[in-house]
Amino acid sequence: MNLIQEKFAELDGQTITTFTMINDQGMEVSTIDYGCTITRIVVPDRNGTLENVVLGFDTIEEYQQHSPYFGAVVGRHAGRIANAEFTLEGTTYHLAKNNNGNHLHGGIKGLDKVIWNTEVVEEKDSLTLVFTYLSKDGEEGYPGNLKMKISYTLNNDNELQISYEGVSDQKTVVNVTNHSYFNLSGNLKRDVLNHKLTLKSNRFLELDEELIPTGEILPVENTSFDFLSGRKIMEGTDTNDSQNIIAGNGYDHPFLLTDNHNKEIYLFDDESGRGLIIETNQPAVVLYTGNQLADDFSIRGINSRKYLGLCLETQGLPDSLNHPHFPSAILEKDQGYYSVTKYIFTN
Ligand code: FUC
Repeated sequence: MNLIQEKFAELDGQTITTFTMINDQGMEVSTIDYGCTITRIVVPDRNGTLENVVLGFDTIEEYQQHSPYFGAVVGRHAGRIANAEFTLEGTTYHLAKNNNGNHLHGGIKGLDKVIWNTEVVEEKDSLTLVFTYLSKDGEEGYPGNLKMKISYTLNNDNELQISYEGVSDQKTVVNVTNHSYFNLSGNLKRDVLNHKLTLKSNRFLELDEELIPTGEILPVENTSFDFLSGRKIMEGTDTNDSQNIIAGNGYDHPFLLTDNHNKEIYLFDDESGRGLIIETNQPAVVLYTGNQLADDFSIRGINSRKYLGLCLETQGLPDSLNHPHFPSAILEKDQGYYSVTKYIFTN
């Protein structure tokens, strides 16, 4: 295992560093301490050719100008919260409004836009980057001083594990995830429409026009949302299903998982032979197929466009605070939040 540290940029007098973990198979994961953002994941195709499989940039300016959360950790609460407010113990909290009057992915300056402290832990068969950050009481409207610790571990089996730990000095809400856009073709050679996705999920959340959950939990049966035995992404971009149309011709939906830590999510690109298995302890995964990706900038020389990458955001349900029948995102004072997701790359 090998670790390379280099300067990425200067921002407001602070240095942003790139940490590249390289395992004995040549797999590389590059991360910057701004937003714990994954900028590159280099993995082999079926012929052993090493190429990048996530959307990312090489400059901080591009992250600031164009990034729809490429590779970043999002939170304190991932996804949308209707009207940017929720009530806890009789107090209504007003969060930053950054999406049509709603709150999205932690607000205007969420966990994706702050610089984290970093420590490196080296072990015989793994490398870990430990990121820490104290989100102060009231940050983006959330209650409680929340201490976060996020660990990225790469091992020699081409597995990247991300664990999220948090503790708050007041009752609060937490629901964080990583917002990487995957594209297994390698160096963005093709869009993701031909990627095949398998999900252990038989229910998903209905969304309204603002992409906020209506509260209805729908069965996947006989719809383009049935990924139980595998389905190409294009079957949901080219369909009359009103839920796909609402999302901008694609998916932007939370799926409830029926299993955990057991290959519950599997993405495969037949042309390259690359696969990605995702396992988590979380109740849901949000599938976002890059329906809103703008086309007025480039990503390392490739024109950005719709469907150039897809996100598989393992997390609790968005807007759960306003739907008492959803699994809760409440974190009690002094109790530990723990979320873990493993990304296993195959070829
Ligand atoms: C995703 C989506 C959104 C949004 C964004 C960049 O997770 O849920 O609709 O466009 O992130």
